[in-house]
Amino acid sequence: MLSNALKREMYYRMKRIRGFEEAANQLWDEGKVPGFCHSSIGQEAAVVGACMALRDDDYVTGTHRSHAHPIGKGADLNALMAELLGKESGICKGRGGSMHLADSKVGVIGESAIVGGGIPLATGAGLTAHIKGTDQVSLCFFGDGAVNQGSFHESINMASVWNLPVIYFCENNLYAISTPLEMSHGQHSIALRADGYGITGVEVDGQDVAEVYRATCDAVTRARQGGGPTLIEAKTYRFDEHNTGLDLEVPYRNEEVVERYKKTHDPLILFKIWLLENEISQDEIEQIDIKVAQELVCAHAFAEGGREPLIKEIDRYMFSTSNTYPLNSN
Ligand SMILES: Cc1ncc(C[n+]2csc(CCOP(=O)(O)OP(=O)(O)O)c2C)c(N)n1
Ligand SMILES: [Mg+2]
Repeated sequence: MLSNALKREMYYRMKRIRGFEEAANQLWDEGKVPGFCHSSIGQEAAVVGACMALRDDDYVTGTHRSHAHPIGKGADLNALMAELLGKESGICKGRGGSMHLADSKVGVIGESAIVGGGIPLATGAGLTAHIKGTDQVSLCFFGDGAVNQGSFHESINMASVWNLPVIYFCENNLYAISTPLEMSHGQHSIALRADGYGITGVEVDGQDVAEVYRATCDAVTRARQGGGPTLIEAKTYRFDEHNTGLDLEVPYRNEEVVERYKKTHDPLILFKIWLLENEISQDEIEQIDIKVAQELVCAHAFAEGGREPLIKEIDRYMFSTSNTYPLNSN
């Protein structure tokens, strides 16, 4: 049973992601986002269901499709949007950009543009919690394309052997850019791979935020109690192109199918219908919509108002200085 406060918070976070992604797409179209931009529109329930099962001090790592993860964990939108625009006021001082967000305030230790790159980082964070004896857990988001990387195998095997408190969370949106899962995976169930490592594997409907939340809560409880890692496969769907502005000459998804998913599998619409049937009023939903719209106006103004890093300081924060790097200190 979800409390009403939790239901409202879930909707709020999903709406924040949707609004942020729409704004990011717009900013990219206006030529204001240096580099690539990958939208999570359609995947909000998977991200929020997972993040809401975590505590603020639990760790998260993510992917190139990176905006939703810190927002799902409760990040401030101003600094995220400024980061997309490469501004000094950004969450990584404008040095990371869209694909390399990190927000330690909400436990997001890093997003990685290297497919499969966040998986060993999360495993390391889990190892840290294990060695220090805290009850923190770490959760890594990755796509279906990442599970054929060596880092996936090596990390999960290590976490299984050492019983680490890590949740491996696959946002399976059925494609890696234009490659359908059936063309790159000999065996189509990602959750089933857990058997090969002797850990629990679960498949969930990634468009159902409550189902994702429950499955992740189970995994978190298991991890905190010393029960080791879990692999969760959330079946979801990306509504936008792989990256904003991408125009592939050869179509790889049937347009009718994409439109059908948008009509029948939109996680925000599905959740809104469910909320109205489960003690949340239309008025409460509208209040949340207004709050999110206001936050986005502020974030936009904050991001546009910031300055870009000075050229002479462009490598600042990139490397440890002699003052902070122990090997160089006198
Ligand atoms: C190691 C590596 N190989 C290839 C790429 C190029 N690349 C960027 S995104 C992507 C597809 C990723 O698909 P998936 O993991 O399913 O994530 P999705 O984009 O669907 O969220 C690829 C191949 C990369 N960034 N890193
Ligand atoms: Mg994918």
